[in-house]
Amino acid sequence: MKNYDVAIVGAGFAGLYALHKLRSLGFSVHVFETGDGVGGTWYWNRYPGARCDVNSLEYSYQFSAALQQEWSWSEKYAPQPEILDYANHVADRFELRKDIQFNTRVIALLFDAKQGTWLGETEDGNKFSAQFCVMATGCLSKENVPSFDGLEDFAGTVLHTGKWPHSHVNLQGKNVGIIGTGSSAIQAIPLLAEQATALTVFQRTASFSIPAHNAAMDKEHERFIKDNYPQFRARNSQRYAALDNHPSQVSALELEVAARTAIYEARWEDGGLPFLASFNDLGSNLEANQTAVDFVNAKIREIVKDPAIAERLCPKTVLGCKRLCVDTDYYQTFNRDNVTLVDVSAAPIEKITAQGLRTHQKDYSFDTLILATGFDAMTGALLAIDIQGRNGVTLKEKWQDGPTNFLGLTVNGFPNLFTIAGPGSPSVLANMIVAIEQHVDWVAELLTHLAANRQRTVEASATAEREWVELVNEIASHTLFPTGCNSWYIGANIPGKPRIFMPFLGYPAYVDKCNAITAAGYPGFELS
Ligand code: NA7
Repeated sequence: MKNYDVAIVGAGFAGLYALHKLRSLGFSVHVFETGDGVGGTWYWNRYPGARCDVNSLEYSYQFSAALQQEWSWSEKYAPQPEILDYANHVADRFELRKDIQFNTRVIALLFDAKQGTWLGETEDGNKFSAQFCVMATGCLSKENVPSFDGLEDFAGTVLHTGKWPHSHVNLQGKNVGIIGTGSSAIQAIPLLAEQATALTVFQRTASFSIPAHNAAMDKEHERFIKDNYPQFRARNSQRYAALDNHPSQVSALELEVAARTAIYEARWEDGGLPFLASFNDLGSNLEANQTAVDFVNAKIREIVKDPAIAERLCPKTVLGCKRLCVDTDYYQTFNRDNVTLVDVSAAPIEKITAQGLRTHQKDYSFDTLILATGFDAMTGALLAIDIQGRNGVTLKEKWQDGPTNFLGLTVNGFPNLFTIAGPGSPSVLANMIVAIEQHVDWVAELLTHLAANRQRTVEASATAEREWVELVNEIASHTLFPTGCNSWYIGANIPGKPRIFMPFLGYPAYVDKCNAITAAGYPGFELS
């Protein structure tokens, strides 16, 4: 049986950097990856229009100054193929592939308390052991396939946006149905509508979307950032969510309507996620939020010509409570003759039929069904592995009422196991790559500390864990996130999933907490 200092599960951005960092510190490291290539999220999500909603110059690694200088992004928001090229470039440049085992799914991890090591098993029946496990399994990687009656009876092709085929999908001349109107659907729909003969969109909840105004990379701006990358990164690391979103210090309720609208107009013209930072209370005050809702709904009514369709597209929820979408011509697409919008909240989907789909009102036919139904977010990929900690307790049992851990990184009862960008950390509510690098660096420092002190195990204490979960919830309770909508942040998109707000709201305060723990000699952890 192979034995490693560190086993990493996943070769996405977290797994790649963890491998590079820990290997460079002298640990023996091995990565297990289900896919046949690197890239994680950007390896699987290949649907038409897939693109990052964070600026290219920010959504990239900063651990290597040379890498930052040599890589060039072609657009303001990078398309999926380019991000995947980048992941491959990183894998080659830092010679990572030799320690990555592709086409290998880890199915079980068992903690051997006597040895203080993890025993792992892969789907092909092979076993390995490792002193430490780094779970780099991704926050949005376990796709959600709703249990529609009759799905297996569908005579045509079923595709999921999060597991899009690697071969070319030709939708020319096809009659396509798509279920879901979240970020993935909103990116895909305009392109699907161009390709397909007919496209029927089944919408349960309308989403807010802000135009990306994507464009070719401004070379002058790129040059400026490249010349100042360390300062640019340092500044961003002190900003909320580690993003350059130009946060306003003003309440939406402080201004007269005309002045407020002018600010929304300017943010709409700039496009993208910074819209959320138009005012300082959109995430915490319902009345303030309503002003943003009204602005976006007025835009939808302006763009979409048919008033009835426009009304259906106008979200009735809190803006930003679900992940804000960023699009290119999403609302405009509903002006096309070949696109139909069906509201499946009023008349829910009853079943999938051989020819299409039946709602409580009507039958629809199509030959390709696209599920843009999202993910079992944040915990899905971790719980898909049979992880057994001390005393035979599984992570599934431990998390039956929702994820509990310390710093979003370590779980009491599961020593030497780290969840990169885990629930309870900023992850999906921060610039993900920045959050990943911070987690990996923190873990690397801890493993170095253990080795220097001849200690073999580290485990979060039950008290630290309880207090952390209370803190995560306490912070969230001051915002509209927990109660404003049924989001995947609270597990509400998966029937039966415990409802608990999962991300830690507050980068960079989170980093300060992690650093303080390192500086103080790891209070809240038992090192032995
Ligand atoms: P999302 O944002 O979770 O969207 C999933 C969509 O699928 C959403 O519109 C759901 O409607 C819809 N859905 C899910 N299950 C059903 C059923 N059973 N019937 C009808 N409609 C359904 O996933 P995405 O992949 O778009 O985006 C995930 C993240 O990736 C995104 O937040 C970005 O961070 C990138 P609902 O809203 O639940 O009514």
